[in-house]
Amino acid sequence: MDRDDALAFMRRTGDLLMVHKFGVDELMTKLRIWSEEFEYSHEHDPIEHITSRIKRPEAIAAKLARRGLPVDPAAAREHLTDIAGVRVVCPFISDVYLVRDLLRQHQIEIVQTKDYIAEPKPNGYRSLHLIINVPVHLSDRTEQVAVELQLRTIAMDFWAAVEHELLYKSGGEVPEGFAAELKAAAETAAGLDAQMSSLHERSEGAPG
Ligand code: 0O2
Repeated sequence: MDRDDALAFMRRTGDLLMVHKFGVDELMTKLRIWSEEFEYSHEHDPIEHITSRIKRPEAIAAKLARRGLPVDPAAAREHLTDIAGVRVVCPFISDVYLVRDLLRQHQIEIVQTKDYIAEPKPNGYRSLHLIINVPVHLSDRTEQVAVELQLRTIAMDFWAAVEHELLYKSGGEVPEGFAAELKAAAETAAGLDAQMSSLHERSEGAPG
């Protein structure tokens, strides 16, 4: 795809991006309400912080082209489930599943689950990935918008952020031994999560 095609695609994606932004807004509002509610009731807040992003039009176009799909908003709508992304970072692993359970209890439709905590990626990446269908109530219709929700602990987030930065900076050319060291670092982060969970459980059980 050349530059002109990319620009033409960007001009035609306005509606697509707007409705996905609304999907993100809806989901973020729910998550923020739960977080504030837990804090207000002095219960442990399972959400440390939340971030979101809408995929850039150039990245949407590139992904469609990579998959051999037509580079147009309709194909993006039909085939891509990561145009809207929300990331929830939790203190403990149990919080990740607690937030997932809250979504289930509220009949939020989870259409796909990839549990990279139960089964980490070969490079050590850990996170729970859900694709959620969020109803967006527009003035004249309701649209179901797919949002990719990534849930992970602070330790997993630290690893993923640094790994992304290192690989990005090295332009995909990873120096010798890098992968093994990164994987070892992921194991260290997992060990830290286990240790923190154990401390948390003991503090919950402690009197006073
Ligand atoms: P961005 O900018 O974060 O969106 P697909 O996205 O469908 O082509 P896949 O592998 O089926 O690919 O999707 P998957 O496994 O659900 O993971 C997609 C997203 O998870 C990535 O998005 C990253 O955000 C994150 N992710 C997955 N694996 C890794 C990893 O090894 N390291 C890090 N740091 N993040 C990872 P994008 O599209 O890469 O980018």
